[in-house]
This record gives sequence, C-alpha cells and structure tokens, in this order.
Amino acid sequence: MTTTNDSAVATAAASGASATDRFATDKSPYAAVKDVPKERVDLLAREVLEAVHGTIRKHKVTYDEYNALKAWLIQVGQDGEWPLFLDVWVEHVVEDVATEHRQGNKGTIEGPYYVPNAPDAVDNTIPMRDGESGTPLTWKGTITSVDGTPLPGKVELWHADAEGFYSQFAPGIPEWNLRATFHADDKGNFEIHTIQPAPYQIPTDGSCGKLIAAAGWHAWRPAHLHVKVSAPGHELLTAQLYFPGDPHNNDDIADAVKPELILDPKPSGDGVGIDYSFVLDPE
Ligand code: MBD
Ligand code: FE
Repeated sequence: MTTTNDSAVATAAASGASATDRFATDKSPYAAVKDVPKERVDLLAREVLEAVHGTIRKHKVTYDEYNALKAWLIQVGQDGEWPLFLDVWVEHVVEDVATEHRQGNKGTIEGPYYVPNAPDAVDNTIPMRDGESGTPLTWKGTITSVDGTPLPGKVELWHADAEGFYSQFAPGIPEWNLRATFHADDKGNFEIHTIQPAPYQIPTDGSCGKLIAAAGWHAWRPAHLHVKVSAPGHELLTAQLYFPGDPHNNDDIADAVKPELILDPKPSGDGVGIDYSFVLDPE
C-alpha cells in the first residue's frame, strides 16, 4: 500500500473505522431494523439463509471452512470493513433494482466514501492542495429533466487523489480536499475544474484484502469520479464516471461500471476536457 509519509500511513482499519462512523452518522435512521415489516424480514432473511444452506450442501462445506468463515466475519467487524464489503460486493445489485424504472441517466453505486454537505466550490474549482498532482480536468455539462427542461440543480463531486486516496478516509489530507458542491445556472449549465483521479485499490491489509488474496482476486477499481446530482422535484442521481482505456473498466472489483458512464475526454489546455450532462427523472 502506498503511504503519503511515515507518520501518515493509510490502513484498512483506520479507513474502515471512518467509513463505519460515517455510515452511523449519515444513515442512523436505518439502525431501526424494526421498521422493516416482519413479513419482509421473514422472507428475505429466510431466503438468504436458504441460499447459504444450499451452498453448504452443494459443496460439502467442512468445519474447517465454516470456522474460517466465522473468524473472517468477526474480523470484518473488528476492522470496520462492513461498509467496504457491502458496497464492493452487494450494492451494485441494490442500485440496479432501485433505479431500473428511470428514463434519465444511468447511475451506479455510492460506495463507502461519500461525505454530505461538501462546501460550495469557489470559482467552479474543487479544493486542492498547492501543487496537487494529477492531470487538470475541465468538465462542462447541463442538468435537465427528462422532458428537456433545464434544471438549476447541483452536482456534488468527490474523488480520490492521484495516489488513490480519499480525504477524510486516509490520513494527512485536508478535510474537504477533492470534495465540493457545484451549482448549475438557470439554464442548467455547470462547469467544474478538478484533476483526474487515479485507479483505486481497495485496502489490501484488512479483512476484505484477506478475502481477495485468499480467493486469488484483485483489489482494483478503475479511476472514477463520484457524483450526486440533484434538483428540486427530481430523483437524486448517484453515479460514477470512468475513463476510457482504464485496465479495470472491464473487471471492476465493485462491478459498478456501465458503458453509459464512460467519459470521452479530449485534450484541453494542459489537461483534458469532458462534456458530460445529466438527465434527471421527475419524482
Ligand atoms: C471506492 O472508492 C469505491 O468507490 C467503492 C465503491 C468501494 C471502495 C472504494
Ligand atoms: Fe470511489
């Protein structure tokens, strides 16, 4: 794992703890499991358990394997890696089901590293450190409704730096680095200045990394920009945008790439320019 300096080492347990705290803060209403109707809990819990039982019978799972699973599940909790595990291996299907009715833009998963209420961008530019490394990226686009009406909405943007680290989840990075809220004008136009993120490897030194190593998988996600696009009276769009030619666009560990989400960057000044717009579904 890359480190920024000796006193600021990014560890799975530290970013896992931050992601777990983040979830508890932002999604605290969901702690009320009792609000899910009993019939739904009965149906879903029963079917998931039946699927597990079916796998055990089909593959004659041994006590050694059962105990390895038990030890690993305990470790996922201790590392705070439940948000990472669920968002990498489960969320993409929940997202598909939740958005299948939409006529507007395709979205994809939120992942574990969103922080709400990022400050407004100044001069259409995301906060960066002096000399932030990475190719400059200029992005122009519009927000419209499915009927073509321009929407003066907002784009919340967050992404990793050129080393693959997220502010507030890796040490030694200013709080709101590479996180901001951008506002579209009354014609729905917005403009964003940032830098191109790097491909991202999920932490390999925690329990998710152990699963990946034990199964012989890889830990990579393609480079991506995360967005939440919103406008009054419209469904919130959560998406990620990807860069053509990334070696992991076809084997994202989180299975969150869709063809509609791949950008078409063009040379622009000393960096690249992208033109990517959003169509939102009315509520
Ligand atoms: C990420 O940056 C991410 O977007 C997802 C979905 C999972 C882990 C890290
Ligand atoms: Fe991400």
